[in-house]
Amino acid sequence: MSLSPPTRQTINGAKFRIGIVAACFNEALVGALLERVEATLAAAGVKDKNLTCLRVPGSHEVPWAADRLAGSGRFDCVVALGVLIGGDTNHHEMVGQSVSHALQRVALATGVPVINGVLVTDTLAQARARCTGRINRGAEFAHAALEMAALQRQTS
Ligand code: DLZ
Repeated sequence: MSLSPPTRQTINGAKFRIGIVAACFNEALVGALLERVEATLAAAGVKDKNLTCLRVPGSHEVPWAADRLAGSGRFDCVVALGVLIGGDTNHHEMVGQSVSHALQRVALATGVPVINGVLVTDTLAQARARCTGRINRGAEFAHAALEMAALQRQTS
């Protein structure tokens, strides 16, 4: 059984304008995720001048900033990034659910696709594997953004 996501078609991102929101909480992990997203977008031809990144304190603030970017009408797609790690409570699950719902609401209200790149993990090791290790969630989020930006252009 393959654990990899399905192979995707190559998309030329040269004309896309992508907004990114990234939480500062768990900075080393989110920073690595952000680097992987940006590297994959750049490899697909997305120009540096067409990338805008807003940083916010934590994942809870991500939907607000995603709404600002999506509502500006300047972007073909918005990528939302954060890392929520479990502790003594289920705070990470609660925030993860509310962020996920809020990001979907932003996408449907603005008509701009929003990629949910807010990782929710039970342990630091799981988060590391997905941000800096062998599971390249950053590349997956970037590929999803390219696909959705292309769809956005096709359907606008
Ligand atoms: C407070 C908090 C905690 C405990 N854990 C995380 C986390 O694992 N990941 C994350 O992105 N943010 C966390 N935060 C911060 C909240 O998301 C938010 O920034 C604060 O509650 C202020 O609204």
